[in-house]
Amino acid sequence: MKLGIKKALSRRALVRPNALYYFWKYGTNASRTRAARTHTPAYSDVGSIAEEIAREGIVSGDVSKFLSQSGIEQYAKAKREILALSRSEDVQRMVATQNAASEIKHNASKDFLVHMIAPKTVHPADGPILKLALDPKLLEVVSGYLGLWPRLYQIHAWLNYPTEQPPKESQMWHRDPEDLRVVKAFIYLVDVDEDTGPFTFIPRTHPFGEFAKHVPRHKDRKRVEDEEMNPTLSPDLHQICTGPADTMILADTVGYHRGGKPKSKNRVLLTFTYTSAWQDKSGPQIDGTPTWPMNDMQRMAL
Ligand SMILES: O=C(O)CCC(=O)C(=O)O
Repeated sequence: MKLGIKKALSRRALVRPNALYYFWKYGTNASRTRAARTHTPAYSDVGSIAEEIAREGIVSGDVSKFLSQSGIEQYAKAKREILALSRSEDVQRMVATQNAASEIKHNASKDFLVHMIAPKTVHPADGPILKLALDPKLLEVVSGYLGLWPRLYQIHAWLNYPTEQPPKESQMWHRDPEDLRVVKAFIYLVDVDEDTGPFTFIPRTHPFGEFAKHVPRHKDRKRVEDEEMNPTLSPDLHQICTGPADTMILADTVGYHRGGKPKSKNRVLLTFTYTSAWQDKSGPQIDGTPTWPMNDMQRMAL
């Protein structure tokens, strides 16, 4: 499908299955859909976790709920690596001078965070971060929700720091445009309270969710102000995802959400984005070929 059409369709949540959805599922993603239909999950709670995402658009808990045993081990290594990076002189200097955007050009308008891992980062093929992103249980959960074997589209790690500016970019309400259905996994590597800029989601605004049809009127094409959002989707509905370090949130971020605006503490977060084959931009850059044993779902995710 042409990019222009995809762009026009982005920033909306499907309210019910329609011709576009069936084309997405059985056309673009035929082999992924077939693979999911014949796959029996190896982990007994995958179905109930996926059902919660289907109903609420979001699920959260300790990382151990979503990972295989080996994934938990990879997580410990990945966490150590990223926390060490967050304490490095380079990153601390960017935070102190608040000039992350000028030094890390990935997204210059997001001058409230340091991109410690960005799409241009090259990942070792046998490193813990890639193994974690391709964890077999995590992929089964994502597949169970999407109804197809997913593609790992992006890996990011951010350090969000407090700024004096008003909320901007992803700190404002928005829907993600990467696909008709998307799953983002957010993992907090430090404790996140109201002062640390928690991820906030409006449950049931995701595709096919109960509130998917409620669309606030907004001036900006992408971002929605609180005053525009509140009359349509009341603040009572907000799920403010505070939680201790090692909390993982899985959300279909086509549902309305906004990101961390720390008030007084830095937030360190690792995030993976899973899409279908509809998203055809290149995925994470990998150095070499993985030598660890991968199953078919993991291979298809890369
Ligand atoms: O920073 C966050 O908590 C979420 C960022 C966000 O909005 C996104 O990844 O789409």
